[in-house]
Amino acid sequence: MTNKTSQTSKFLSYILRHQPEAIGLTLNPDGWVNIDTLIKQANLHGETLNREIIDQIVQTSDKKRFTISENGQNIRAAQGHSTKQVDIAYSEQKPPEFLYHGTATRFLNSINQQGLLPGSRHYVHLSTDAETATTVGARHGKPVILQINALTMFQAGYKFYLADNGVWLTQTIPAKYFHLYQHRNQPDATVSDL
Ligand code: HQG
Repeated sequence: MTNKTSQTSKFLSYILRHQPEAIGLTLNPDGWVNIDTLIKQANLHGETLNREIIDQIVQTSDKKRFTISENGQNIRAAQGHSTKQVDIAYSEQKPPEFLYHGTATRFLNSINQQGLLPGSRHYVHLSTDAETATTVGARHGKPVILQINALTMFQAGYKFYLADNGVWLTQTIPAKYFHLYQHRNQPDATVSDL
């Protein structure tokens, strides 16, 4: 990704997940917005945007952050929302036995006391592999991985959802359903970090 596409991708994340009103946009409850309207509003607010840039970002996004509707006319962020405009009707799914959450060591005390909470977003974000969780955790500091007993939670009645891009979502995770996971690429993340 060039600097320009990376900067525009961040702009799209900001608008489609957090602050659509910043450029006078309203998203529908499933997060969709008409692409022509998005382009028009972005340009009105000084952000260079066109269909070519959008298609390039959608196609090259490492995490498939954005989804274009089947008719090609609308776009949404696959997950990660904090805006109250959106409440995506994700389909409930049975999760695999384990899912992973990457966080930073500095949050562990609080996480162990309160469980995993969504913070400003709508859901706690989980991945099927520990590598992805490591990258997510490193955004916040020294990464540490929590292994979630997802299937046990599901069997206890907790709901899990799968976003368009393969990210798993759930509302909250009580501390009894996760433990520190020692990943082979994370020799520093030890129980002593607790
Ligand atoms: C932590 C990115 C204290 C939580 C990623 C996390 C993901 C607590 C932070 C997606 C806590 C919230 C989401 C508690 C949770 N006490 N801290 N009780 N419970 N936390 O950014 O999961 O690259 O909102 O562990 O890849 O890091 O933007 O969530 O560290 O998919 O596309 O509070 O965003 O995607 O941070 O990341 P975030 P996240 P993009």
